[in-house]
Parts: sequence; C-alpha cells; structure tokens
Amino acid sequence: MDCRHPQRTITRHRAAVWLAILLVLTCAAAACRIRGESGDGGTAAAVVIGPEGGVVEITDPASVIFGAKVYVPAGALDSEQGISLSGRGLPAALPAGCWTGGRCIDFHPDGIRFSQPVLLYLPYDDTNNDGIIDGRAVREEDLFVLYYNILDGRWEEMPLYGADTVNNLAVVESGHFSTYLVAVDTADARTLDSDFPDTGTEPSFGPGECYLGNDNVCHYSHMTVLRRETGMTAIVDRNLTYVNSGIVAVISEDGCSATFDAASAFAKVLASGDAAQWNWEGEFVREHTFLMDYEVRQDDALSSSESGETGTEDGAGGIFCRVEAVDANMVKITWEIDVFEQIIYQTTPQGSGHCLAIRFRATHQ
Ligand SMILES: [Ca+2]
Repeated sequence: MDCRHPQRTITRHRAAVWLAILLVLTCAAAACRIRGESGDGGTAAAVVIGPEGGVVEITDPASVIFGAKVYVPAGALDSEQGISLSGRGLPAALPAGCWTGGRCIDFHPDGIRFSQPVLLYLPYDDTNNDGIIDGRAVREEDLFVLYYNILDGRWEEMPLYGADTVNNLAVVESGHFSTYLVAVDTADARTLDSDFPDTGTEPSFGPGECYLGNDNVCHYSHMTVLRRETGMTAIVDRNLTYVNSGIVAVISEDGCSATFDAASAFAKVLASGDAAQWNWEGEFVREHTFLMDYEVRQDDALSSSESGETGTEDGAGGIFCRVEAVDANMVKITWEIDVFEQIIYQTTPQGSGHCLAIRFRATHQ
C-alpha cells in the first residue's frame, strides 16, 4: 500500500477553515473540563463522562503523549462511561513509505458507541516548533492520522479534522475508539539540502564521508544568531543569512547554545537514521561575528570538539564552540557565552547589528 493518500489534499484545506470551529469547541470544553487521573508515568488518563460530555487529557508535561485528549460533546453518551487513553507501542508495522510522526495512542473502551462524533487530539513531534516533524523532514501541513483496524489487521487513514500547530496536535473526528497515530509519508520529506537521492535501497556511509554532497570538499553549513524585532533567532542554512528562512534552532534559556533538527536539515543524516553516527565540528566565523564584549581573533584556534573554557583574560581567545548530537535527530551547538547579553543591537535588513555566526560540518564515523 502506498502511504500517500489522495484525500489529504482536501483535508489540508478543510483544516484551515475548521480551525476556527475547533477553537470554539475547545473553549466550550474548557467549561466542563475534568482533569484525567494520571497514572502509568503520566502516559494514561481515565475519567467517567456522562451525557453532559467532558474531556480526558494527558496533562503531565513529562509524558511522551502530553496533550493527547478526547473531547466528548454533550449528548454523545446516554449514560456514564469510563473513558481512558494511554500511550502504547506500534500494534503492527506501518504501510511501506509511512513513518510515525508521534506516538500511538489507545482510546478505551473498545466498541463504545457515541450518538455523535467525539474529537481525538493526537500530539506530533515538533519539539523545536519549526513546523517540521522532528527527524522526518516532513512539514506539519503534510501529516495525517492513521488508526489501526483490528478486525482487518491493518492501518487506515482518518480524514484530518484540523491541526493545532501551536500545541502540535492533530485532530480527528471519530465515532469509534481504537489505536490512533500521527504519521507522515517519506515521499514528503524535504531536507534543507537535496543532494542525496533516495534510491529506495538501504543507504550506507563510509568513514569520513561528508554529510553533504558527493564531492571531495566537505562544505560547511552555518548557524546565524541574530536579534530581530520579534526576538532572538538562530537559523541553520547553507549560508549565513539575515532572512528568517532555514531550519530553526532553539536557543537555550542561558543563551549559551542552540539545538536544531539535523535529520530534517540534511538528507544523509536523515537516511542514516542517527545524527550521532556523524562527527560534528564547528567554529566561529570571524568576519561575521559581532558581539557586545567579544571578538573572534583566530578561527582555527576556536575549532574544537572539547569542552570550552570561558573567562580567560584575552577576550574570546578562550572560547570554543562545540557541536554534538544529543539524540538521533537533534544536534546542539554550544558557544559558551550568553547571546542575550552579547547580541544587543538588532540586525537591519542590510545585515548590520550584532551577530553570532558559526559554521559547522559533519563526517560519518
Ligand atoms: Ca521540528
């Protein structure tokens, strides 16, 4: 079965219109909200709901299915029913060409009948909120929802009712309970670079192979950290950039590092399945880094994979940036100084203002 489904083109448009309806419903539901009793490490919730309707929701932010919920409208149930939801593993392999975009969620009890449809909210993975499903290189506009048809033993697609892109939730309307999952189609993957063709065979990478292209020179990518009218941003792109396009990196609260989704940025990293298979290295770009109290004196001396040192008397001479994979998808660049203190002057369309510029690259281990 081809993962791609023609219905999605239609649901994508409907989603935009129905988001407004969804907001109204969410507000209505808030009035009768009943917090789910959380157990099982925050991955399960259960509530008794009657004819007046209600909500069961995973409210523990530490849960991998945080935000998952079911909204039962008034009149959907004739009598009180225990309604629950919980996270679970894949009940069966996904159709060829499909990837998970979140975790499987079981809604109980099986076989329950509703007089009118309920809304199921399914979280998807976009921890850096760049609109790209983490590690999948697929934009959130292209996600869809599957449910597991236990009678036929196969996955089927549910029409998308809407999407809450602020809280990263896909929403479907349903009259029945089962296992539900946000999924994406590998054919929709669009990495920052597109040099690596999808041959359909299992890729393999030799030691020292560059994360980009196939030529002998391993080119750098860049992270540009700027203060904008909307706040501080860190953007990953092939080149240094003053525009707000590229892969968004999340700046840490202490202003000393930023994390981005390398699997969504680089086709070879995506194909390898693990950003940690790559040796990452980086350095400050001397001619484009303008900070309040520091200047880059010599590029070569700053490149290091070792932990940096700060506070030496000769300014930036003791500061190193380092690049490392923190999990299968995400790569963290640490630069040791607080950009919130060091990038005061907002950038202009001409590119003047404070800027932290770092170039980095990776080779396969
Ligand atoms: Ca993301």
